[in-house]
Amino acid sequence: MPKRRISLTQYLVEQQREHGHLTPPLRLLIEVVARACKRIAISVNKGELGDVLGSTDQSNVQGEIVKKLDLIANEVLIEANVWGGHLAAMASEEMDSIHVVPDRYPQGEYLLLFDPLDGSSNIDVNVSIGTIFSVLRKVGHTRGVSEEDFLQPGRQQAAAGYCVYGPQTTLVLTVGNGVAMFTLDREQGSWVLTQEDIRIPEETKEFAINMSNLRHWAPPMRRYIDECLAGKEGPRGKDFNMRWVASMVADVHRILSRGGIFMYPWDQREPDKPGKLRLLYEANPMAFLVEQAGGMATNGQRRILDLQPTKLHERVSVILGSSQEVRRVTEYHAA
Ligand code: AFP
Repeated sequence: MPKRRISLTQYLVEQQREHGHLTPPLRLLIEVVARACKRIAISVNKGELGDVLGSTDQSNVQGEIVKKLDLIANEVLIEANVWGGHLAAMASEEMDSIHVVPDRYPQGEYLLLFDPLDGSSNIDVNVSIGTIFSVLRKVGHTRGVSEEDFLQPGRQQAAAGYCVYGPQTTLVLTVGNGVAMFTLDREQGSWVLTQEDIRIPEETKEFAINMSNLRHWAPPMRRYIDECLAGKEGPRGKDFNMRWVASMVADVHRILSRGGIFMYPWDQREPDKPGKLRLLYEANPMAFLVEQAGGMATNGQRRILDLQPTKLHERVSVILGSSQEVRRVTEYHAA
């Protein structure tokens, strides 16, 4: 059967009709974020011509040097979402604390979290980067909003997605009923449905990890990777391939497209840090998407979506992708 080529709006209206919980404010939120991603894509694609490459003289709450495009993407997302009446507040990798919707605008029931530009180390070398977003409902019915409202387990998410600024500009989205993919039609300037009901194969021969950290990993991680590297002659009885883009959005997109396992585990360089990636606006949205596509996502011990956050910029170890491999790595950590 030929693939449907419908717009993001039509897809969301159909989702709203079939699954009542996609409320009109949530639909507006998603459409506004998607429009903001189009705006970010324009800046990304300009590169040197738009004077958007290189770094600012600032560092963020993560202690990382902020790239010009990090700030541009952050501003675009805030300006696009602040007036609509669908949000109470926003949180971003690039902002120390939450951004509450000012009193001059109506406040809504949703909370938007985002990594405005993931993969910053790839910006200046023209490698795929992306935007990751997560949507929560503000559960407390008290007036006002605080950081505590954001500290919900990932299983509470109302929606999640990412946009990859790569050879194509692709939006991948879940509202809790499977995963759909939209490709930006630059001639029309609109998002067109190009894949729905995405499924991650349970098995894979492809792993994604930063191998330069090998000597710092805990033994279960070393065991899993050593077995993959041993190939056909080793305990796994098959050869593996490796990929590492160093943009989580690009690695996860590949896994949603053809399977694989992505790992950014704890390592002994900073033993007090559970991992490099951020729970609320990187791991949780990606875990929601991966599970909705039939994959698994753990921190090595527990399901990521069940973790109770205690801080806005909390970090976590991430093992996600094809369920058979994620299960194996998690079992090695439990052994
Ligand atoms: P940056 O946004 O600072 O480049 O970090 C990207 C990221 O958070 C994630 O997207 C990558 O998977 C991971 O870090 C890459 O980390 P390494 O540079 O240590 O491989």
